[in-house]
Amino acid sequence: MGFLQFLDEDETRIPKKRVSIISAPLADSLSWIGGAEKGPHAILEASQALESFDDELLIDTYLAGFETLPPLNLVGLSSEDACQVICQAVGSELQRERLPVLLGGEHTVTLPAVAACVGKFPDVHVVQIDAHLDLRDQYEDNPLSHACVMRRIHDLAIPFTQVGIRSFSREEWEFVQNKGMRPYLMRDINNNTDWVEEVCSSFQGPVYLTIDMDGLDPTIMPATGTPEPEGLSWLQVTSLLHGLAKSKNIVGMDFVELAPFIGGHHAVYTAAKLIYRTLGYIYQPLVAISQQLG
Ligand SMILES: [Mn+2]
Repeated sequence: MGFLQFLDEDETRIPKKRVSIISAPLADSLSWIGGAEKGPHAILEASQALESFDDELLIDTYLAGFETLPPLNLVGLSSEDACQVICQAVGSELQRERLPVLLGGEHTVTLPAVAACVGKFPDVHVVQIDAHLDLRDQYEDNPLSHACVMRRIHDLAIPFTQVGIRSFSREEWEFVQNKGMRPYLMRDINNNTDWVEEVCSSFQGPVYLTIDMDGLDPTIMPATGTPEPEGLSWLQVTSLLHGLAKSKNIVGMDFVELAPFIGGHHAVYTAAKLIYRTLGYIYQPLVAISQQLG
């Protein structure tokens, strides 16, 4: 095929594909440590080592039917043009009734992906797992910086819920206060046993899920440009993803800001497993039935 597939399985024997994996290695506007353009390839590489049988769900999630698409070629494109390419790619997967799963790349990729989703699902609600609010109006004079992505989504009047937050500017905090937003800060999460239920019942409509890897605690996810201490544990993040998958229609998702480094292969593997586990939560009922039917 000429490019790496997600999982080392003979997926071609699943004729019906429901999931499209799209690599979007955009990394134009880094803040500190770079490398997010290497994220998608690293995730696909690490996925070769995953067990295809999910140890929590006890299902072969790949039976849902995955297809890994050729990586998007964003080399030499401006952020605007790259966003166009991503929007088109996500839009065409939605058109053929697939779940687009975007591998970033920097967080900017979420904007065109959400823009594509809102065309098909006008009431889409974005759930963002992140250490940061990403609500700056501009960052280093760039309105398409990864640090502004949620502000741009706000500009489009698309509602969102932010989870895992533990780092923001004064300007962002004042924006949140003025707009009456209620981000789930880490201290709220750690002091509230019902937080997953609260997140899931706080809005209606289909979900676009964006997971910035720095939402996770740097002890399990050191491979990010800005590793903020005291983040979400594996149990916390998977609890939320399970809750959302059970109660909502997830129509698109991305996993962004993974910045692989030498010696950090556990982090890349964790990202690959998180993606597979999330797909497992989404397709569990369907795969369980197809396994029963043999
Ligand atoms: Mn972040």
